[in-house]
Amino acid sequence: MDEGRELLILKSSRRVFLTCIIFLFSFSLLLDEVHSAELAVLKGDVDGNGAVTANDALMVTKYLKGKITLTPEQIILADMNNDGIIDNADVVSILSIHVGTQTEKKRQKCQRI
Ligand SMILES: [Ca+2]
Ligand SMILES: [Ca+2]
Repeated sequence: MDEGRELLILKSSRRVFLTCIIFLFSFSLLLDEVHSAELAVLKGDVDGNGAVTANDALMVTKYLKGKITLTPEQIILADMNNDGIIDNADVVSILSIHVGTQTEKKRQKCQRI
C-alpha cells in the first residue's frame, strides 16, 4: 500500500518537474521574442541586421542621393533626431553611434590584453 503511494508521489513529482521544465522553456522562448522585438526597433539600424554600422549610414546616404528607396519603417529608423526629415544630420548621428561602438569594442579589447 505504501509502495503504491510512494509511486504515486514519485509520478506526480515527475509531472511537476516536467511542467516546470516546459514552463521554463516557454519563458526562454518568450524572452527571445522580446529580445528580437527590441532588435527590430533599434534606431539607426536601417538594414535591420541588429547593429548600427557604417552600412546603415551608407544606405541613408544612397537614399538621400535618390539611388535607393527605403520602406516607411526604415525611414523611421533612419530619422535619428525624429524631426520627420531624413538628412545629413541623421547620417552623422548613425556614424557617430557606429564609431562609438567600435571605439568601445577597441577599448574593451585593450583592457583584456
Ligand atoms: Ca544595421
Ligand atoms: Ca532627421
